[in-house]
Amino acid sequence: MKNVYLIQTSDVYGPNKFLPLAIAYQWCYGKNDDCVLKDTLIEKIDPETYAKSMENPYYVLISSYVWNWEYNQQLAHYIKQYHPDALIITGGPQIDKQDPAFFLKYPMFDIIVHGEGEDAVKEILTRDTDFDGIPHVQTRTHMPKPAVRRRNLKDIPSPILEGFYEPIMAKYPKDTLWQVTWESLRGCPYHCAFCDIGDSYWNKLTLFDMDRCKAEIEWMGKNRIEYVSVCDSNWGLLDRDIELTQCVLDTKEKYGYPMWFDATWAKNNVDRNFEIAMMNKRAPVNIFKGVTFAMQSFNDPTLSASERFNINDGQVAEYLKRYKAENIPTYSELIWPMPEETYDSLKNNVQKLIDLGQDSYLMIHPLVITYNATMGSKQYQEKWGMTVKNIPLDTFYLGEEDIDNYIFEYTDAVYSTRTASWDDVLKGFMFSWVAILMYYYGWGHYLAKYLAAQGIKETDFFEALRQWIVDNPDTLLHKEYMETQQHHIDTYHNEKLWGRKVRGEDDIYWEYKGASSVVMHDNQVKLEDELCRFLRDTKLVNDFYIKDVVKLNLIMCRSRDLEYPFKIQAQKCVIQQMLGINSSTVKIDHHDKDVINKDLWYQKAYHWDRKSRYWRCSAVAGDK
Ligand code: B12
Ligand code: SF4
Repeated sequence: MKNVYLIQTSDVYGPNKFLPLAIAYQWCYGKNDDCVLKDTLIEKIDPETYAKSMENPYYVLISSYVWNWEYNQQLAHYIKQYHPDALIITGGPQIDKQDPAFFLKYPMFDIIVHGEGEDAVKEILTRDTDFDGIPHVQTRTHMPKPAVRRRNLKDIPSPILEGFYEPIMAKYPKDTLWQVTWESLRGCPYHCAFCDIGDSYWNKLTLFDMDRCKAEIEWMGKNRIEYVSVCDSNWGLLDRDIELTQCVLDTKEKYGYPMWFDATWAKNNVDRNFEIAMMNKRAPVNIFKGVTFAMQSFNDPTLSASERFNINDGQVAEYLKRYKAENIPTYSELIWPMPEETYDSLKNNVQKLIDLGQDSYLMIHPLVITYNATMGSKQYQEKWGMTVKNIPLDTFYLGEEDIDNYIFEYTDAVYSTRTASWDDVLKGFMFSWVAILMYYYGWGHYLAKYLAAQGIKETDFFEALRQWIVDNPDTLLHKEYMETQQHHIDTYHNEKLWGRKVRGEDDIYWEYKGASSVVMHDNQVKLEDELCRFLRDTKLVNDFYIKDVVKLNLIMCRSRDLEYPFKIQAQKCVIQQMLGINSSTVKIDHHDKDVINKDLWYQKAYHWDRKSRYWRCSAVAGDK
């Protein structure tokens, strides 16, 4: 018998653990009677210890993603050291499909597979030598022809229904929160140049059949799956997604699980998305954290350079309004710095989203480059004047104990483009920090609304505030700004980890807006004073109203320490312009009355529930 080891590792976030999908397919489809599965590794345990513990590994199959690539190289290196005869085979999105020099760079691997791995693995597991000539297989002596997709997925067994996961789950404590990655289909009809799945290899859709999908969902319910990471690139693209969503809702109603169904929403099927979101709203259970409007950019030259098509502005505005009316959280994404984007066009993108009605949540991701995306090609990068740096992959929300002995992962990230120098890029990051901290974490949300009612655009307010913060070194806002900026500089220049601890040595590595929100929350008197100073210095608000405007703005941000509801008074015209309420007294309330551990509260407010606008209190006229 030949011993087989399967490796697909992910980072661990608290009690959450991932069940591995890609490597499970390789085994369930490729296994034969001569092979015996010895172990499946899902966590990044010390690679040398693991390699030593292996018993005569014959085939080692490793799934490679950007988040485990350095780990995989070290593990493969130690496996070779302790078991020189083992055959180490890897595949996955992190494997460059066009690199003839792969084995010179990564000599610890023996075989790589391009694209979907099942058929190649099935063939490899029947051989001891002579792997050249197996379609999609690259060896030290052979570069295969470009990979082509499987026509259909009919004969690929379901790891869930084959019982592949039970032995893995049995090794962990009963209270482990399990996360599955799950797909109902493969591929995407679009071609976005920044995305691996935009490559024409993934262009056609192949579907798993409905009965199988439904049976898998039933298993998730029975097995108390906490979180489903849906791999489909466009949830809502197909009519059958309605039926599948209904199945997930019914399953959660029956078993209480799966708790969350995290899908990437279809870009162009807003009607169906809305229908799906309404099904969720009407159901007695909730499975979605919100609906995404991932625009990435509104700048025409950028959209054309990145081959991205967005729905038209009218549709975005209409649907954001409908979601708002139904109180369904939505969130949007932009990427910075995309080709042809400038500091001004970034600001325009943010303004556009606010104008279209995006009041809930916005993320602005740094542009990272992966090997198999169109942007991964040197020609593309040269054409758009992109310079790229290898920087640490994000480590947000990991704790110190997770980082101890951590093998850092890296990614290529865009450092500058022909339309944005590094200084612009950094300024763009800092503009994003100010805009999102103020508008989407709430610290200046109603102030922005008040200013907008005076004809001052939100992004002009954010830019004025950014400049004021830079010019006022004695302020807390300045300190926060400079620390955040330094973190970005260090990450892009000195390989420093992403994220910031703000609550002592045992704290997690917060994402920067969350980190600053913790600081703002704990220093509200200072913040109130600084916002008043800013308004006085810039004369954006008449002196007479400043105190009330700032006070009301901050009182709308949920505080950990206040008891809700309570009433406050302010000038009637201020209340009218900020909250649209015609009264001089308002009752402020918040939906969350749970008493939770004081430390966990910060995580809830500025991490777990941030996308569903946890920060925001409700207000009604005080006499109601
Ligand atoms: C689910 C998912 C996640 C989840 C779960 C990750 C996990 N731990 O499992 C979450 C949400 C956490 C996530 C996060 C991120 N993700 Co993600 N994610 C995906 C997604 C949607 C599905 C991946 C998946 O499991 N697919 C199903 C499997 C079966 O398909 P597959 O991975 O392609 O595997 C097939 C082949 O590659 C091959 N294969 C795979 N393994 C092996 C092994 C062997 C031995 C062989 C022979 C073949 C083989 O065969 C498989 C099919 O048969 C993909 C996009 C997509 N639609 O694929 C992005 C994707 C994998 N993510 C991507 C990225 C960039 C990220 C982030 C870095 C984003 C960011 N900037 O923050 C973060 C990283 C977070 C972190 N620090 O860990 C990129 C990865 C590129 C790369 N080179 O790895 C992808 C491709 C999306 C993209 N835009 O290009 N992600
Ligand atoms: S970003 Fe989304 S829509 Fe665009 S190619 Fe990737 S998966 Fe498809």
